[in-house]
Amino acid sequence: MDSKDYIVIEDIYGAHNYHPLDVVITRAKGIWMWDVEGKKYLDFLSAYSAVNQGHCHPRIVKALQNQAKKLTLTSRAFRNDQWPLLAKELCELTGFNMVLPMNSGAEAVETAIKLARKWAYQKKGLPQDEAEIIACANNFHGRTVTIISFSTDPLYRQDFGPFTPGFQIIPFGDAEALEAAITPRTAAFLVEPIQAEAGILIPPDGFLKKAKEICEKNNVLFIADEIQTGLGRVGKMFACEYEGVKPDIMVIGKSLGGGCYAVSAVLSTNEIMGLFKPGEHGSTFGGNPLACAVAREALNVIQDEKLVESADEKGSYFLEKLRTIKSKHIKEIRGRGLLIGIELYPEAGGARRFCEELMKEGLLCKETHENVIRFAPPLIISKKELDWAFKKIKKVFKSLG
Ligand code: IF1
Repeated sequence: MDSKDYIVIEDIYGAHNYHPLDVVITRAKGIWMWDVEGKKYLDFLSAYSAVNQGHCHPRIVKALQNQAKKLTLTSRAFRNDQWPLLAKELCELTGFNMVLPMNSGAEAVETAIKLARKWAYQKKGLPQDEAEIIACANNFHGRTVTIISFSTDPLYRQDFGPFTPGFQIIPFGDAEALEAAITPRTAAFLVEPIQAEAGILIPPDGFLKKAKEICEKNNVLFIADEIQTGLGRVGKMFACEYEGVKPDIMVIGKSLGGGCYAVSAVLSTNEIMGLFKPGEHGSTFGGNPLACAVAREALNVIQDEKLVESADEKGSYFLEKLRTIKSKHIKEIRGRGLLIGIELYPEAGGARRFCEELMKEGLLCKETHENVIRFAPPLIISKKELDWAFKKIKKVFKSLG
């Protein structure tokens, strides 16, 4: 079977909730991927930052294989010997002191919302069912009904109502708007420290710090969604570190599973996380020993291979290089670490055609919304490989005028 055959079958039997590039990947190693015809591509997306450590990292695959032979799932009805170690290691790494494991990012965000509401009723003393959570315009936190209830993008919401009440929206990066939106019923402020899906939007300097101060002053929890920005992607272990902000609740996922497994987690303090009592929340697969063994090694690799420092250094290097490209199509190039966006003018004809052209050149990336090309290679990428990618990008900007 060739690529065309796979695409035909997928389009007949698979739901059409995506519009992927027409490349059928069959294997990958490190930063490289191969399609079924054997053509090699540089992965410049990293499964939306879920493969920060690179594809099929030998240490992570080994941890997966070893654990798979031993014990994969007990449910939380029984204990296992991997979850305690992941919990401890995660807390030591992040400076939080309690953690709850889930699987997908959306589940972890849902967990954080439930936790913030519980805190609001039990600690802040709000009347039942009246807690409010403030989120930002153009947020992306996942696809569940509750999460899309506070999405501002019609694409994610259309025909999926009725929605969950209790959410307010402020413009991203606007501390004054946050202050003004807080009411006595506000439980939490939920924010991505950098809005990735919205187009790699970095908030104005000082926003996160100011927002955290406003939250503290008003007895409101600060929840950071670091699912995409965390674990090294933006050149710090967590994006909130850029402003020295320690969230009350932090949500992580994606590369926590080393690109091998869906693992997410919600981190907080004893005082907040301790409010969950047995039976009140859970998941069949959350904290399973296979997930935990993989996540432990995924974290070790980030630290041992100094991927945070690498993202910082390679990111600045690459951003500077990109800025030398002269093209009438480019409106702005922005990024932190190895999370980089090139925003095109609307007249450029959309980011997708650039991604399709880059695919022909052997570089796989993805547009976000209409006009932003998103670059997010695995953090293990070398300068030489970035130079190779740069040449291709430059060439495509030249050929598309
Ligand atoms: C898709 C986007 C990226 C996330 C943040 C929570 C989640 C995500 C900050 C939910 C997930 C993914 C989901 C995936 C594509 C991708 C995405 F374009 F949709 F927005 F990365 F930018 N918080 N982002 O970025 O995590 O439940 O998916 O594990 O939905 O198509 P999840």
